[in-house]
Amino acid sequence: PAVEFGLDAPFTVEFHDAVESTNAVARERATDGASDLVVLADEQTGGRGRLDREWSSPPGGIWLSVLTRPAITPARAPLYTLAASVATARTAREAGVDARIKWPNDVVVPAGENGGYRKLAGVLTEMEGETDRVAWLAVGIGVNANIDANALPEGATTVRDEAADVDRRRFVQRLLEAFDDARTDLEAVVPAWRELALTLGQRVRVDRPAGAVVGEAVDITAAGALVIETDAGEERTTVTVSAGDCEH
Ligand code: BTX
Repeated sequence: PAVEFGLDAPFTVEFHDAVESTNAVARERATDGASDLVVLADEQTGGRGRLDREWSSPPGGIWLSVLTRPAITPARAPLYTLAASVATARTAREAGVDARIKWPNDVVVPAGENGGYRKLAGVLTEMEGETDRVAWLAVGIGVNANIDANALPEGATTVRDEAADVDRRRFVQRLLEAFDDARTDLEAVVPAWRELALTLGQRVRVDRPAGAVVGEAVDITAAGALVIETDAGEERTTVTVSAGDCEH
């Protein structure tokens, strides 16, 4: 059922009390030809992270997927993920949370020394298309909003625990408006991401199929890849990683 959201962004919002995964619903809607559609749920019974990991999605959180049909090549799709992270971090900051971004897609709150963090939100982008053109793209955003952190996996935090409960409708409005702004000005996404990054300047380990890269995260490229100065051997070498699991 579509709900009236009073949005200052061109999205239709479809709300569910509970679904398996809003990304799965978005994929179905994409097959039916929909676009600029937001699938929002109070609870997900089978929420997913990257690499088929589970994403805990109890009632009280914000679980949504934004389905769009951007005129971009798949190589530019990571910018949409960064745009979603930037929009989520900005909205959480407005709610009083010290939200930062851990490359590529986690919205985290700094904890302890040495780049430690707790995870507040995550982004999972899925798409279909040809090599030269994206057919559709669904950006899934999960925000631990009005939930007790102890109901979530180790290492998680919530807006409730960091600040106070939020008006979720208002939070979703602000989030979608911020995402719409970011996607319409993709060139501004990387600079905005840099400003919010917790990862830059940290010692990181990125696991990827081709092997692990260890070193200092120094920048991200215009396409959103992480630039790492490795310390293998005597010379410092720069390695650019476009995807992988990052720890710091
Ligand atoms: P990820 O693979 O980076 O993170 C998944 C890992 O995070 C899990 O293995 C677990 O350790 C931890 N985790 C699980 N649930 C939570 C939670 N609620 N808070 C903090 N940490 C958690 C991140 O994947 C991408 C998540 C996207 C979720 C959205 S929600 C709407 C949409 N629908 C859907 O099924 N997924 C997306």
